[in-house]
Amino acid sequence: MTENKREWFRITVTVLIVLAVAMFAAGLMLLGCGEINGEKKLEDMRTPVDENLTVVGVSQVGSESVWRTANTESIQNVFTKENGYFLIFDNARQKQENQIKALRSFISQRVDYIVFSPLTEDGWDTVLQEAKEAGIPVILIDRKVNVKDTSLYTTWIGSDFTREGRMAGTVLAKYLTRQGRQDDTIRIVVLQGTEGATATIGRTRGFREVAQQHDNWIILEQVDAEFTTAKGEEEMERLLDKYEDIDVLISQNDDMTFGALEAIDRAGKTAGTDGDIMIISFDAVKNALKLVADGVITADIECNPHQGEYAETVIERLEKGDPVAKLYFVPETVYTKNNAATALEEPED
Ligand code: GZL
Ligand code: ZN
Repeated sequence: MTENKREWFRITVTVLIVLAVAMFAAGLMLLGCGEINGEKKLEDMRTPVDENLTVVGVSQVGSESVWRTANTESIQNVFTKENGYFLIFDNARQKQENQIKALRSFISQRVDYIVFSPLTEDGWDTVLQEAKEAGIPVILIDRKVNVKDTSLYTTWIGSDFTREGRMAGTVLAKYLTRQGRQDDTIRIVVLQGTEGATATIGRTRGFREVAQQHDNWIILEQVDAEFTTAKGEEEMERLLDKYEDIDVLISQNDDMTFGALEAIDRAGKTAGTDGDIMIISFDAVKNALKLVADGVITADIECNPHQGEYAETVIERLEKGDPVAKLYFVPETVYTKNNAATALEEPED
């Protein structure tokens, strides 16, 4: 090899070595700041002051309804840095596999607590077993899980949905009696929420318990309208086409009621206590309470979305080593024309 070639060879080798070292160092740097495929790892997201924050991973069902938005706000308002928390929030967009992915991510990030509202009751045993083995307490809010081993979750905070369903039946009977229709044949349709969700199961069961006490009540059909306005409108339109005479709509959340009202209007029928179709709804969100005050919705069974503060209280107790109950029901009431207007005047809590 001539002298020139030897010189050229030496320079090339040197450049390659420098490049390799630089690449290696860059790689370390990258790993160092925890950026792996763009996902920041928790340890690196916590600045030093975060070390004493309680890390809470929250998996929310989705954003399918006005109620859900209020529920999410109640969580985000309470798990703040000022209150001593580092919140990791995931919206599952109504898909169970997204919730399972989020829970596994919380486990791998070694959060201190998991808080979640399960879309539907079945399919959680495995991932909750993983959380238990990781020593991470799980607090359920809103909906329940159907697991063999109830030690897989620490506590559940939510509504007594069966009681909500019973209240719908009781208030319907009261209004029919008031109208002298207690012995008339009453043709009922039910817009149900997401199939397999605790709210759907409980409200359906509770209403059916009361309906069975009235053999002049006929439930023509109950159909899954997924707690959304769009599906509520679509399914109500189909029911109005199919059944000539519907006296009562039981709608398992206000979002579906808003959709059903569009369909009722388009069908040239009137909704209301004194209209063609009497409506009993659930959630009692603000825009629905205005319809209750106007007599369009006859009664709205409140479903208290403010569960964030209850979950935070449970975590505070657990942090102190205090005992917590397995189940907490949030307070709820029934709104009718008599008390809806007053409720609307109350400041947003
Ligand atoms: C009830 C909750 C239900 C609401 C709906 O606690 O699970 O889910 O009634 C929401 O609005 O979609
Ligand atoms: Zn409720």
